[in-house]
Amino acid sequence: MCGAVQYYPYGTLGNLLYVFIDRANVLYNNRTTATSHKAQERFLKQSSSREGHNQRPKLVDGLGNFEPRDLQPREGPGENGKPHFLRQEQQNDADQSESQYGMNIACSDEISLDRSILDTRLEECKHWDYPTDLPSTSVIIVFHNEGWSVLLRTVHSVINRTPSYILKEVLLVDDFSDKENLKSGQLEKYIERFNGKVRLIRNTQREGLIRTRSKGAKEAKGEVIVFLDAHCEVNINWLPPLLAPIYRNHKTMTVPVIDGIDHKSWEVRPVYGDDRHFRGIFEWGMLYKENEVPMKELQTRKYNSEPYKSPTHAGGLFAINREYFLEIGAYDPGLLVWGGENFELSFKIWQCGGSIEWVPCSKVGHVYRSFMPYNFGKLANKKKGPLITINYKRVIETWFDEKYKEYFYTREPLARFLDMGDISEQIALKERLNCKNFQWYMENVAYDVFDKYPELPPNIHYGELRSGAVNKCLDTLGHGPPALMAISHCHGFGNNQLIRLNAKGQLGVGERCIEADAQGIKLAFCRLGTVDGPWLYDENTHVLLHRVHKKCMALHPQTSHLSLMPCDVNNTYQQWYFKQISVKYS
Ligand SMILES: [Mn+2]
Repeated sequence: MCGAVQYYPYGTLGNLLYVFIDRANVLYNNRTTATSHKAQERFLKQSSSREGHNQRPKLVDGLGNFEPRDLQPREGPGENGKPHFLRQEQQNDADQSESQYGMNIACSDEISLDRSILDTRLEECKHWDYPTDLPSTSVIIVFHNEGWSVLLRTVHSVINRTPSYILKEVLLVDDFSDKENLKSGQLEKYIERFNGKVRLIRNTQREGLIRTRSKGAKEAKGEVIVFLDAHCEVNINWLPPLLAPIYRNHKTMTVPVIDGIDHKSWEVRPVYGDDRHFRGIFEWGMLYKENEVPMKELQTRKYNSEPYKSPTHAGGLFAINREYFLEIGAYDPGLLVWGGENFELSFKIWQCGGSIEWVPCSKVGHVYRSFMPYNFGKLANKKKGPLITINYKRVIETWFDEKYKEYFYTREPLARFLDMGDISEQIALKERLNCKNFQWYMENVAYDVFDKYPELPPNIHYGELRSGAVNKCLDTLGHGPPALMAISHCHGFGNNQLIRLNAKGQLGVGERCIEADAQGIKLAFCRLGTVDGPWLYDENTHVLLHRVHKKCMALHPQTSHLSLMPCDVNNTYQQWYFKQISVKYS
């Protein structure tokens, strides 16, 4: 059943009493049962015909016009976003689903599909009136082998917490799942209860997330499309704040702020601190990062709950005008499966005349999985080399200026050897849309990237770092920082053995740095905002000098422990050789 509708009757505006009720309980009141949920919608819909697109959201004294009027308290497992713990004898099921799906489906199965959620919004968010003639919206949910209850809770939350006159449809797009309950017609049967509001289309072969989303966009009937992952729960009054900026300017893409849903207990928790705002940026290896919103941007707003501009976004959840999305070419069809598409869309939007705003009053819970529970199947065989890096290369070769491309290749030296395919269509699109260059984007939009990730000095060396004494290479062994570096068999593939020394003495591996202290040679977080380091490589003697400690990197002959020792240029255990790797992908 999709009962327990949480989008509720239109009641008296301006009753401050509601406001002071404990926010964690999400009980507004239930006094207004005389008017129905439909009545609130009817009222909003009627007022919609009188408005023009210059309407802005207005902060009001009472509850905002789209706020639910009488949310009923609910009792049961996981209600109000509380954690749910299984009984001891269910541990087997829990473990099994964890290893199959990367999340505890056994736990999810015990929680109502209509469960109530913890209202994590800023208090101020309850007091905005939004235009009532907001654009009709298709919510597009792409899935591949998602857990049944997880997928359907996503759907139920959207149906329950979205004004139905704005919600054109929920469009489920199956990327060729092979789990029995998802492909057997059971899902078609289930969604009949939504009377056409939920639609299902399927791929006839695996296409990957990126292409499947573009397909969903073409198929959708709403004026605006919202993409959600298939393991989400939308929060109270999530959609109107997301639509309002698009309604005013159809080239604005909006992004909800994400809460975490624990993949073991299904507890809903805010990811971010109370009233601090973050926005999406990147480092030069194209890893997605977040940064506290700079004062310069915060100051453009009057209220702390208002949307703010962001250079990019994490990728999973956003809203955009459908025709605009298609006009700018949707996603580059040459991007495969997953990865880099968030940057592609962001650079394209900003450089070609649009903008991206994050919307603090729109909250969506998202389950962070413990691992990717599926492989890329045949899709991965179509390309030689790491798919995600190939995607990044397409994106930066299309949107970066020459200077910025160098930063990427400095950080990911092997990307130069990858075959990114043909990008002439992307370049033509960039010309046709008369897009600005990347320099403009860096100066006007992503100006805070340099605060954390300054321009990269060139590499003096990169490759494997081989010991002069034994036939082994420096290796992180896949550990995260802080961890001791080690040596192991030289495998020639780079990855955890791909070491870079830059012109300012920084020794790096991936996005991390190699430093040293009394315990030994260590993998460390690079100091944000800096690109220099203590290392000096002597091309003649092959020692690696630590300029601060005035000692050299040394391998212990018996224990293989790596540490700093008084320099001895004749000791082969202190000699190191960079061997350039040029991976032959084709
Ligand atoms: Mn996800």
